[in-house]
Amino acid sequence: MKDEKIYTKLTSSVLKYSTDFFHEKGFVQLMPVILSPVTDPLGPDPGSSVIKTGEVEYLGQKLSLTQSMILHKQIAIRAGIEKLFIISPNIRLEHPKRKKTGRHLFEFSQVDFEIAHAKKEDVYKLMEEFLVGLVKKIKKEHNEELGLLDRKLPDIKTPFSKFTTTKLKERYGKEWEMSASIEEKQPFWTISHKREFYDKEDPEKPGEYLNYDLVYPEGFGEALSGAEREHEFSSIIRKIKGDELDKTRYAPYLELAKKGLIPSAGGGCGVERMVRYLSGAKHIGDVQLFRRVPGESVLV
Ligand code: ASN
Repeated sequence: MKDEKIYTKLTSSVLKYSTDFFHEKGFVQLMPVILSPVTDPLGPDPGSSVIKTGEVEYLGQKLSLTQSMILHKQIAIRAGIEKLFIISPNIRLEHPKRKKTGRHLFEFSQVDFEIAHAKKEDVYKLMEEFLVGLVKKIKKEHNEELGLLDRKLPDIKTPFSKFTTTKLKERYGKEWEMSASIEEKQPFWTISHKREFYDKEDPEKPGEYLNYDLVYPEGFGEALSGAEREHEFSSIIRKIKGDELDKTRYAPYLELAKKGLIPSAGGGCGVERMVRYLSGAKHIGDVQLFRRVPGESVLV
């Protein structure tokens, strides 16, 4: 079997597993949004290398290509959809230097979810169960394909370890995420990073954040990022100002936030990154039938 056929079959299984998992837990599946006046700013973040936000001018309106559906997730929670998920395509126009990382794409999809009134511990539990089940299913149903790829996928044990970003920086320096990913034998959580305005700052400990990333072992890097959310208008506006973002770009979201958002927590798990981890692919572009690697020209 050709590798591209194997990766495509694995991707299909990952999509089915993710859809079934969230439906079985009572989540409502939303359709993805592709164009909107508001999207995730993806920063300011020293780790981000998006060179610009994709935009389309349509009938006098400036619409952005979705970088993530985080703001729409908060709006959907506000509309009373208490547990939701989306298989969400994202466009992130990354700097061409990201070609070399092996884990960046400028077009990818994430399994994006959000839960009203949830706390970070609820997300740890849910997504640990998700990943354990996924690895079990792939090993059971794709033993032959994993063999053809020479991939020995380790079993996963929960609960995963948790490390603060500060601790990992002390231990590993600037490249802490990759170094820890290479070092660790099991997936692990990194917690409390200063990130986008919508991730909640700990009200009891300012300067600490109620957010988390899940990181794969064996050097495969980040699997998921998420957080408990800022839902109070005053905190949101203070943080948008602090991040020097143009608040007029968030006007429709801010209008709703002023009327009141509902506390929630959630995250997003990259589909192609799941397939790369499961299959052991060297470069994430290899798992896409239609490659979207920054710095490479697009064939089809
Ligand atoms: N999906 C992520 C979240 O829920 C946001 C992102 O992808 N930037 O926090």
